[in-house]
Amino acid sequence: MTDQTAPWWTAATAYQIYPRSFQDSNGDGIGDIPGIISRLNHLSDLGVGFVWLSPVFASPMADNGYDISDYRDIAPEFGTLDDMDRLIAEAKGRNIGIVMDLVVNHTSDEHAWFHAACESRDNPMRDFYIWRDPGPDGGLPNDIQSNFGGPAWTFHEPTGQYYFHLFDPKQPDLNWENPRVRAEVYAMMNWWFDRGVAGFRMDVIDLIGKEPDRGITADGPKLHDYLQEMHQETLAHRDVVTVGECWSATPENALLYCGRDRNELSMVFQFSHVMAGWDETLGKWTRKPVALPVLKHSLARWQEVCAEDGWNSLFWGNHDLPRAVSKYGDDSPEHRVDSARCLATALHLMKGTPYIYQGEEIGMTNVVFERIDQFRDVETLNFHRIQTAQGLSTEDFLAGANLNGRDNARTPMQWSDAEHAGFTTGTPWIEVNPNYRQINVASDRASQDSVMARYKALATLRRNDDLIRIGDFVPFDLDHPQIMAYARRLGSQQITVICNLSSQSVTYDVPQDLRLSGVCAFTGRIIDVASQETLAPWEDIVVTG
Ligand code: TEU
Ligand code: CA
Repeated sequence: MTDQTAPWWTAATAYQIYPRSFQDSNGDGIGDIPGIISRLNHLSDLGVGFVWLSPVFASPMADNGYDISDYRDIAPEFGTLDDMDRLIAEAKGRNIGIVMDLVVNHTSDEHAWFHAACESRDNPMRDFYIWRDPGPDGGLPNDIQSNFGGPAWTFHEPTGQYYFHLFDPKQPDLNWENPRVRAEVYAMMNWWFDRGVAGFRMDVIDLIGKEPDRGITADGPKLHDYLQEMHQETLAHRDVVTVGECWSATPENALLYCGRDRNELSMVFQFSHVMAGWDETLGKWTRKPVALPVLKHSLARWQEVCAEDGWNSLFWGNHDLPRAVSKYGDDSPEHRVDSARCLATALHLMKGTPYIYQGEEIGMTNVVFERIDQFRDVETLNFHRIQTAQGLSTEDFLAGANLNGRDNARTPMQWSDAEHAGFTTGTPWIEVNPNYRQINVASDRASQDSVMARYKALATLRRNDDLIRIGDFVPFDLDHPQIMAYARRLGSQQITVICNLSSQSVTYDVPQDLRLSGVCAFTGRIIDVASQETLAPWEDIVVTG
C-alpha cells in the first residue's frame, strides 16, 4: 500500500552516476552520455527512481567536471546537449528522473565570467568572484586553507589582488553576496528545469554563505537567506527533488534545510557517519577504523532528527569516498558478497532516500594502487605533494590514499569479464580494478543470491510499501559491537531488521519487541524470530508481520 500524496522521491531509490567511469561509447577511454543511455536498462532493472548525475557540463576537468566553464553546455568528451536531451527523455520513458549536479560554490577559472573578472579591477564582472588586496605584510589576505591543500587565496599578478578558492586555484569561488551572481544561477537552474531535469544535487551548498574576512566558510550567516531565495526563484511549484551536500550539517541545523515549512531543500547529505572514520588531527589520510556503535549512534541520531519533519538521505559511499564494502564491510573473497548485501539491507530499510553509488550494487571494492602515477585525483595528488614535502614517505601516503582517497571508487564500472570490464574498447582514463573478472554486472545478473539481486529487492520494497517508506524507525542495542537491529513500524505492521555487521558469527539475545513471526521480506519464507538467534558472519534477518 502506498500513500499517493507524498512526494514521489520518498518512494524512490537513487543511483549516482560518475559519468567518466560509467560506460564509454566511442573508445576514447572516457565514459560518456551515449554510454549512459546504452545502460539505462540496467538502472530500470534495478528499480532506480532517479539518477544523480555527477557533472557533465563544459569543463577543463581540473576536478573531473566539478570545475565548470559553461553551465549551459556539455563537455565534448561526454557528448552534446542533444545527447543530454536524449538521456533525459529516455530516462523519463523508464520512469527515471535525471538529477544534475549544481556546482555553484565556484566555477572553473576558464568560465567566461572569470575571464571577464580578471580583465581589470573595474570590470563589471569583477564582483562575480571574491577579490582581496594583499594583507598588511604584502602576503595572503588571511590564513584560510583550501580543502585541496594550501592557501585558499591565489595572487592574480595583472590586477594585483588575490582571489578566493576553497578548492583548487582552478576553481575560483563565486561571490554569492552579489545579486547578479544569484540571478545568473537561478536563471541557469530554470533553463535546465525547462529541459526536463528532475532536480539538483547541490555541490558543497553549505559554503555559499561564506564570509572570508571573518574566517567563516561553512554555514555562513546568509546561507539560508540564499537558499530561501533560490527556492522562491526556481523550485517553488516544481515537483522536483533537491539534495544539498552539507559537510557542516548537524542534527541541530538539519531542519533549517529540509524542515517542512522551510522551503529550501528536499534533503541534505550529512557526513557525521563518514567523519567518524577520520582522524581528528590527521584527517582522512590515515587508518582509523569506525567502531560499529559509533556508526549506529550517528545513523540513529539522524533518523531521530528527521522522524517527524524533514527527510534523510541514506548513503555509504559516493565518488569522494571509499567503496562501501571495503570501508564498512569485508571485501575478502570469503565475505565480500555477504557483507555487501548485509550493508545494503541495513541502510536501505531505514527511513530516507537511499543512494547507490555506481558499482556498489555489485559490491565493487576499493582499488589498490601501488604507485602515485596510477592516481588521477587532484586532491590526492596535491596532498601527496604537500605531505611528502613535510617528510611523509610515499609508501605511507599511498597506504592512506588506498584507504580513503577519492580514486578508490572512481575506477570504471565493471560490466562483464570482457577486456577492461566492458567499460571501453580503448584505454581507460584510470585503471580498471583487476578483480573485474570475478566482480561484474553480468555475473551478478545471473545469480539470485547476488548483491545486485538484493539491491533490486530493496528498491522494490521501498517503492511498494509505506512501512519502508514512512514507518517509524525504532533502534535497539545501539551499543552492541556487531549487531545492528531495528524495527520499522506503521500502524499494526512491523518489519524487524537484524544484521550481523561482522565477520564472526554472533549469538544475539533478541529483544522482546523484535521477536516476530512473519515472512522474510526477501525469500517469502515463514520465519519465527526467537529469543536467541545465531547469525552467521554478515547474515541478516528481515521479517515483516
Ligand atoms: O566535495 C566536497 C568536498 O569538500 C570534498 O572535497 C571532500 O572534502 C572530500 O572529497 C572528502 O573526501 C564536492 C564534490 O563532491 C567533489 O567531488 C568536488 O571535488 C568538490 O565538491 C569541489 O567541487
Ligand atoms: Ca567516450
